[in-house]
Amino acid sequence: MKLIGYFRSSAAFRVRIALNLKGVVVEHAFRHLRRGEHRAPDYVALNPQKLVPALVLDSGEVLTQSNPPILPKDPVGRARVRSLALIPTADIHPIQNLRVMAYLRDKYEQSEEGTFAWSRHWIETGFEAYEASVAGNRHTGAYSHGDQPTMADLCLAPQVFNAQRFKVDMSRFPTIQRIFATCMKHPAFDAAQPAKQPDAEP
Ligand SMILES: N[C@@H](CCC(=O)N[C@@H](CS)C(=O)NCC(=O)O)C(=O)O
Repeated sequence: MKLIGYFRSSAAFRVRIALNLKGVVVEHAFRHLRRGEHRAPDYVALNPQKLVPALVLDSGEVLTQSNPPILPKDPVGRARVRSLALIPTADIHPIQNLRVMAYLRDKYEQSEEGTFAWSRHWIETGFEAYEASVAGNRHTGAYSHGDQPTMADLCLAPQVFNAQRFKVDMSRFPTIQRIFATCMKHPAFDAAQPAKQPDAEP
């Protein structure tokens, strides 16, 4: 299998963690998002959304979308984890994505600081909800749900990297910070982080 991603892509980061957790070794290929390589016709043929990642199977089939279903067994736990995971993946990340920031810059003449402030606002709004959902909840453990990583953590940790890039004051979110620290001690998360990818840039 081949995972086409980009070191800083939080969606690709989720998939890298999932593959590491499952011990699945894949070939890695890259599209440089800032250079627009994900809009090249050969990539659009694989993923018409013009977004990374894409996972190309040995059969040639292409899988897109990056929410790995790593879930607890009980139905209520599964629902809670899906609900937590959707805070970053549905309600934060899509509105602070590169293309949204580029649109704000090009169409609405926002400075880089303006687009950063936009992203910070939506990350903070989502993190306030995530923090309230995990802080003091009896299902929260070392991770967002219990003591094993789930899909919620696979979605949260990459979003924290984005938050740091956009200079969100993470001291407002102590439970998220604690869970994030636990995640990053896990080898599957650590190896998947942007700085450790072959295409990483400073
Ligand atoms: N829902 C998609 C989101 C994918 C996505 O937004 N990828 C970002 C990188 S994290 C991207 O390719 N952005 C390019 C752009 O905004 O032009 C998924 O889960 O795979």
